[in-house]
Amino acid sequence: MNQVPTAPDGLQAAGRERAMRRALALARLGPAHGPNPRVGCVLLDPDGRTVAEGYHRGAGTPHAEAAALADARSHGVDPRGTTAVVTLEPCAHHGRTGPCADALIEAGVVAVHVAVGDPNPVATGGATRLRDAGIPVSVGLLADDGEELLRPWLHAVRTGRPYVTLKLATSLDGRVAAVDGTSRWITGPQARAHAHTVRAQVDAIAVGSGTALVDDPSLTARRADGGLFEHQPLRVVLGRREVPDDARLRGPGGPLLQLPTHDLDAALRELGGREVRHVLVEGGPKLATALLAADLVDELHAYVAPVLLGAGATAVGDLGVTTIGEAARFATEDVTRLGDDVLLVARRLKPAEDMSVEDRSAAGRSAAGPSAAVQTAALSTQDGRPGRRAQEEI
Ligand code: AOF
Ligand code: ZN
Repeated sequence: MNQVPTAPDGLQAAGRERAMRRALALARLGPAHGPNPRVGCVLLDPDGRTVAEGYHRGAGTPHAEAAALADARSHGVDPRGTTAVVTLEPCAHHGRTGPCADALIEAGVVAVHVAVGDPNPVATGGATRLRDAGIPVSVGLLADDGEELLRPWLHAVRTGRPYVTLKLATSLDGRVAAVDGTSRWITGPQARAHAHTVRAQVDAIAVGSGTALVDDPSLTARRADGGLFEHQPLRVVLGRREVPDDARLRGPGGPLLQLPTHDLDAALRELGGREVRHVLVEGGPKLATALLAADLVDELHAYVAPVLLGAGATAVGDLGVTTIGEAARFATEDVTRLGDDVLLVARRLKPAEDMSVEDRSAAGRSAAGPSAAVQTAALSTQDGRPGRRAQEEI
């Protein structure tokens, strides 16, 4: 008979994995926006049965582990002897709430399984504290799923800059306006409604000051009936041109922040300092081009309409790319049909993924050794991405 290996905490691998999938699903119930990560936690009894669950509901509310312990007690279950399965390493700090590592130790939990280690310098250290108390901790169970769930938050905490999603709404030939400047509406109502649901999930929306002036956008997150979503992102205008007193940006919606700078890296760090984890950039072409040229875009949302304009402004201008090997490449995450339009969600490739083996050979570089782009990245940026140009004008 085949014996399934048993972990030191008495749980079989399949049971732990199932519990982690549940913890990830719980985490997704929390808000996507806000300064805090989405975290889920499941408590298992020695037979692998779930006895309590919890997830984090937003900054200032109990962390997932505390919520799971409270859930156990509210059902008259003593958490002593249980195993905690949690999507993020338990915190070790007194922040908006108490340290979860201590709460788990005091509760008598016997083992902890974590998907992703906590990169937050003020909160990290929970695994060490638990181990010092004699509680075994494993880190890395379903780590890829955990990383995917927390992608914007992890990026922001690791780099000090928010995760940047660039939205483009274009004709099939990549244009955002006809020759006479008319642009409403290239994409249809379903694409626009989708874009509003994305706005309701981010911390901030940014536009260049030229776009703020010319388009007079409101940058609110609106439901199909025109009503405002409960969460309204911070509205950010990048650049030096004044936002007029009667601009829609000053009307109902999230607070308005103008950053009168052309240094995009500094502007993003300023937002990072304000705990903005995810910013959606909505225009115009100058800002999009500058961000792409500076390699500061992490994700693309390209809403493409089956419309051809043949002439007129394009969504993205000159990126300084002169040969195909220098193209700003993204990896497709998802494709969705929205009425007549298509939404392509694509993610920036990490330097190591940046070039296929064939591309490297074609460019005359060794497929085995690091490419010039990778070497530059290691030297030029803190988070290891190739910097094309250090500063860009908006
Ligand atoms: C959460 N929810 O379930 C867990 C977190 O702002 P504070 O004081 O509540 O602490 C936030 C930090 O705590 C967060 O950055 C992360 O490092 C850690 N764990 N945070 O909001 C949770 N487990
Ligand atoms: Zn905590």
